[in-house]
Amino acid sequence: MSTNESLFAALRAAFPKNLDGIAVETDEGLAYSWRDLERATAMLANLLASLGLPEGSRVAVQVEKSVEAMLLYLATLRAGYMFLPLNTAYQKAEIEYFVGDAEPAVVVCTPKNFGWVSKIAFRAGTRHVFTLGEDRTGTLLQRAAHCSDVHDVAHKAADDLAAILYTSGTTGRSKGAMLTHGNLLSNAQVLKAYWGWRTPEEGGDVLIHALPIFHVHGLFVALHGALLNGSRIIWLGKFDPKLAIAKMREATVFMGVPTLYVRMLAEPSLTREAARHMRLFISGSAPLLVETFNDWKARTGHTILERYGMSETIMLTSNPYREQDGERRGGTVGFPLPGVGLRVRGDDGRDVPAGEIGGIEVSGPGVFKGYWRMPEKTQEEFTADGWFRTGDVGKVDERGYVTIVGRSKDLIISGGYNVYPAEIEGYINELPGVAESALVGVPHPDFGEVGVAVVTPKPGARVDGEQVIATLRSQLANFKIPKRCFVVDQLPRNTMGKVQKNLLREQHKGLFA
Ligand code: MLC
Ligand code: AMP
Repeated sequence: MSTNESLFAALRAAFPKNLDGIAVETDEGLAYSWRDLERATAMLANLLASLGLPEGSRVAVQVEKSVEAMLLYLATLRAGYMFLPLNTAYQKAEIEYFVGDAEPAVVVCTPKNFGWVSKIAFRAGTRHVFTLGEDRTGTLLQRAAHCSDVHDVAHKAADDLAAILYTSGTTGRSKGAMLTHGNLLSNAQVLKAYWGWRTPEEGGDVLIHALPIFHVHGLFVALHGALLNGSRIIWLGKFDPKLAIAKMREATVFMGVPTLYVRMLAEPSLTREAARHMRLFISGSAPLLVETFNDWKARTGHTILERYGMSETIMLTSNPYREQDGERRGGTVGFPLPGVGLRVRGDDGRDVPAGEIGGIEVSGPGVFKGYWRMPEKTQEEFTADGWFRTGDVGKVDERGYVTIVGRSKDLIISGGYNVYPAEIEGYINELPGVAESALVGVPHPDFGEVGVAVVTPKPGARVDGEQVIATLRSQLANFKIPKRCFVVDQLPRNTMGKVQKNLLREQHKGLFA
């Protein structure tokens, strides 16, 4: 039999020899040993295996962040199924879409959502719905408690699917990015070397895990980073700037979206002394302002390492970790990681000269297998010679540093979460009295960027901006709700009739300044 290329097998092989050491400690004072991780993932994997699920089954999970939720992810890999994480902010219509599209064999939700989530799941043909609370309650763990704690890791090839991550589509329909065991493992291995992770034998690292575990950053980059190095994790159920700063005295690595850095900078307890024990601060998922980069350096003495990636590709570029590879430059996302091909192309499809702006295209072992059940969409996003069009606009300077200057995709990144205007506009346009709408991203001191809606009423109709927001609140995840809604007579258009979002952005850019 060929070697097992399962991601779980590689993570498990990296556990320290002494399984009695602490692997994860929580902000509630709970501690999980490496043996606990081994046994619990075996029990959960045996539970999944006992359900007789077909090969390639999806396990969709919408639960609050907890160590057990992380164990469920690992157990899904271990059992050889596909993990489908869902943002806890998603509401009925959103869950209905994901479950209907992915047709998961298993759905796990919080106990309080069981009523409506199970209804959606059963309607979509899901046979098994379990619950998991953040306090270890629910049917999932009750059932797993009866399962054996010995389990042979399912055999997987590098090309087999490990996870589906939904990323919203430019047309408003979310697309499920299919990631393989090989995509995830190769990226984790590259980052292990590039960021100088230290195994326990090398003095060890300790990660502060402060991000949600339903997106690439918290689920893959942070978690795989620590596990592949046998590093201890300080697990924060929810990001709290004071607590994160306090934990720095026992930790060495922190990963966050820019909002987390902005919020920590607002705390007087953030000092050089508080950050003295830390080795590395990493930022990504959204642009880090040079101001934040500089302020962080001045306050802590540490230079944040900014990197760039996306759900479809995992990590693509990174500022250097080692001094001999160059300095970490604020405002840039560094160099393409080893194995990543990155080129910048103009509208004519040709490479632009160094320093000039164009569309970023990438290739490499992290690039996903395609969008779930959307072969045409997949094909559209790849060039004829097999490179993936990121939809990001940027440039590469003479020395090879990559800078992201914007996006060709109509996307707002708010506090590290993606908001696709087309989706929100679709909802607004359905509201009574609304003729049309445009959602634009404007600068925001906390979230980096937030959505602002501009709406026109139908002739003779009256539309109230506050009411629009209130209605959207009952339909959509909270981070997608526009922070303001303006009602105007008409939207600015160019001669082709296209809404000029740049004018709206310009008009409203000072709203939160
Ligand atoms: C919360 N709110 C937001 C928001 N998060 N509004 C806009 N954008 C956001 N990101 C609003 C809520 O709607 C609510 O408003 C209010 O803030 C309080 O909600 P909360 O849930 O209590 O907020 P908080 O816990 O403070 O969350 C903020 C946050 C969170 C920054 C901690 O957004 C977060 O964890 N972001 C990280 C996202 C992430 O992990 N991204 C990685 C993607 S991977 P109201 O009005 O209802 O009270 C990726 C690839 C890569 O992009 O390269 O990594
Ligand atoms: P997602 O689809 O959630 O994975 O988001 C991926 C997108 O986040 C990328 O296409 C970029 O637009 C953006 N992104 C990630 N990291 C950075 C960064 N460091 N700077 C700017 N944008 C980033």
